[in-house]
Amino acid sequence: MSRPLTPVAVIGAGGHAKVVISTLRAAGHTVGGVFDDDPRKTGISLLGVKVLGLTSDIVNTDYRAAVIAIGNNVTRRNLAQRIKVAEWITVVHPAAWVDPTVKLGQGTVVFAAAVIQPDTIVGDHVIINTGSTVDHDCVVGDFAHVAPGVHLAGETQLGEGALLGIGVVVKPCCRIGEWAIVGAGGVVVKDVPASVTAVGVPAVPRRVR
Ligand code: JB3
Repeated sequence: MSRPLTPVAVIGAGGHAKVVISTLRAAGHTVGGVFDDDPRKTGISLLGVKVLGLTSDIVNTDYRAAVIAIGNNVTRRNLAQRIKVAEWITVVHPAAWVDPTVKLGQGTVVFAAAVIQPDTIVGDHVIINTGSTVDHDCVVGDFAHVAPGVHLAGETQLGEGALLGIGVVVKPCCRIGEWAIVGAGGVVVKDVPASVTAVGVPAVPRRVR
């Protein structure tokens, strides 16, 4: 994991940003400032870090390293495509376990008490949230969000932008399609197609978006 020379810029000034700031600090980074596209937030502080302006203002600063700290997967993708920074920081909380064989993409965050087991591949700008577990030989696509307390069994696959709500569990070898959603507490025992929202125990398709 790279250690930027300059302080890290955090994009987004909500609840998720607080956890990202906490994780960056725990991992030894310095957080320099926050940028948020709600102008009402400019000037407030988040865990003692000032909101310096809108995202577009970043180009007028000397920040080279940043993290997109917004929970919405579509927003994170749009921002990652729109904003050019020298380095998207990947950060792992020291209280998480990530096996050395795991590959983590740029801008991905792994929060406290998360576990990622051997030979799993995690894409860019992914959220592996508090206390979630991703077991061996999984694939997690770019911009996906594994919410707190989610448990992925071995060899499961999560497509780009997929969202697993809090407490979801996924049976071994299941595949969850791109931009699919599994509602909180869902139990996935068979594949969830792309762009489908599935809920319940077992999780069944609720609607296609
Ligand atoms: O459930 C947990 C543990 N965390 C949730 C997280 C994953 O997602 C959390 O409880 C929230 O549901 C959500 O956190 P987030 O993304 O911080 O949500 P919110 O508190 O609504 O803050 C979003 C922030 O992003 C707001 O300050 C918005 O103004 C800002 N925002 C939205 N769109 C944006 C954009 N900021 C920038 N820079 N650019 C945007 O396009």
